[in-house]
Amino acid sequence: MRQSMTLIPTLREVPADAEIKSHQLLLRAGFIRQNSSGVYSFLPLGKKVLQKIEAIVREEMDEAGAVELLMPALQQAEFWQESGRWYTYGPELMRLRDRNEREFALGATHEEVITSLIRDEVKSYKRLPLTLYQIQTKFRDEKRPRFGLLRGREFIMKDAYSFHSNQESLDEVYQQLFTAYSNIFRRCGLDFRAVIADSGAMGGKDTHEFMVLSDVGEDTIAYSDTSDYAANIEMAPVNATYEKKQEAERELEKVQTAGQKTIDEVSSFLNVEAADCIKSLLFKVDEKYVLVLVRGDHEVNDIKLKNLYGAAVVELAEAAETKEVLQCSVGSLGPIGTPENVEIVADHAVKYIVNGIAGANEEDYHYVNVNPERDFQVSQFADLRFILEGDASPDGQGHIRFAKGIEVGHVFKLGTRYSEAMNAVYLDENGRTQPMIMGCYGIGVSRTLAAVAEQFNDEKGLVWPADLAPYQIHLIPVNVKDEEQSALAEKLYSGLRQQGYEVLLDDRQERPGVKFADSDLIGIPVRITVGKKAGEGIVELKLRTTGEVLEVKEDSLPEQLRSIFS
Ligand code: 9G3
Repeated sequence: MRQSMTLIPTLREVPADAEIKSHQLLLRAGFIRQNSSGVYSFLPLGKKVLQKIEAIVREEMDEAGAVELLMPALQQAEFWQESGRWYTYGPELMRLRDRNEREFALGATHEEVITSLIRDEVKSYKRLPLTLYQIQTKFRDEKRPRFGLLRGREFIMKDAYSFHSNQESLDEVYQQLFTAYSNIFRRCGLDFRAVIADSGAMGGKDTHEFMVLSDVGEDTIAYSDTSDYAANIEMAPVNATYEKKQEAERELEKVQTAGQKTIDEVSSFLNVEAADCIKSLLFKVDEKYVLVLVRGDHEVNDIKLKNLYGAAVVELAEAAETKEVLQCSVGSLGPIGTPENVEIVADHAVKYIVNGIAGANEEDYHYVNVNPERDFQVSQFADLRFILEGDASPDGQGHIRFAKGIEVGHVFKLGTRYSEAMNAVYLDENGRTQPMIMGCYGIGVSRTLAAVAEQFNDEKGLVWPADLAPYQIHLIPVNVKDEEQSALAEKLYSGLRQQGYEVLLDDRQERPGVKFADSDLIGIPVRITVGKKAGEGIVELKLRTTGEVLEVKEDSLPEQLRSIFS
């Protein structure tokens, strides 16, 4: 490709609203441009990288036995009404009406569409298992799009769906795709971990997320410092063992704690440890009020709370709501004297508190010498807290450390959640009607591109891994007005392409400094500079990764390039 013919609008300045490296560099190097919040154009270089990632995804998905199809982005509301999700998803699901006022969704994902297709086309166990995938644009009206392609409102996803007549078959395909995902992210050069995840609203039990380790990741991974255990912090189970303090239970006493609201304020005011306090938070779990108790130095894990109740919606009650239900403000809540209509649940650690502190459910008062089970009852003790660094690893090996991750893939064992809701059934070998067992598997393709850019860059710009670079060779004649230089550059341009290399020729009439700065920004792995020694058939070869430079005679270029790209 000749640069004078394409569109690579590089920027000198860092765009103001781009906070992270990949977003800044993809804008500055002319790979993407924002259309509206969370909505991007992929310019020619960005599109090239996208195609390379998609090619790797296709190779590995096809190798794993999946078959590609393409489903519509425009999805009739009826399908989402059948699955029930038309009513459970809020503004994030983009909806519109057609000219006849019929309701549609712009596809955020395709469980409903694929299930409606398969229920019409597959009737017998003989046709199972079946794994279909697509690479397609998704729409999710994120509340806060940010970080460029990492969290967009329109993005490219590879989504796959598998259909089975038994659990073993699902387990097998899940494992095959798990391997395919590992191959994909390894071939993209990414430093990733497969972590145990929470299936959330998707139902089903087994699910793993593929996380690229990165400080700009929005997810927190809890991993063991000695074993390969790794889980999304949202669901990492806590298997800590607690000890009761060896002291006699003292008499319950109400004390005034004017203006002391947070655990820190109360514990320092009463001169006790946070671990001796009971933190009480009022949640709405679907339509029910639940007072959740955790030890003062722990945090409530709302995903665990949601899973404990199998709830659709779990929210911390607003301050006003709390006052209305418990007649006091958030800082004075406690499990003693709680109204009957409020259920109380507690994290396991609370059971081991002796002579603790808790809000008195009275403005500016707390109880001291609170002893669980003597002074209050709970409907149950459960694992309700976030795991902490230093906690024992759930697999019993080593201790937990945290890392930030970018979720680039997510695989689920769905079970029959959609096939039952949408009546996708088949006749089994005994002629009985059964709901199909499903799995679903996603990769954020445009998010993967951003994750690669985030991992591969230096102070001069992007540094693409050879397999993903928009071109393999950046061929730069220093002065296109110089006869010898442009003649040799043209000769190499056609010669290298005949040898099968993807070449970007910088044929612009620009100062050398501009050409080299743009070349460093764009991050093509090999640069061939045609300069003063063109007349002697000598060019300069430079590797973008190491900055290594070597002078090469024209006729030894093929050999050099073969060894570089092997
Ligand atoms: C929606 C909206 C946002 C969503 C979903 C639906 C996430 C939704 C989960 C999945 C599950 C899997 C197939 C590929 C792999 C992931 N955000 N999810 O279902 F309507 Cl607005 O997408 N889908």
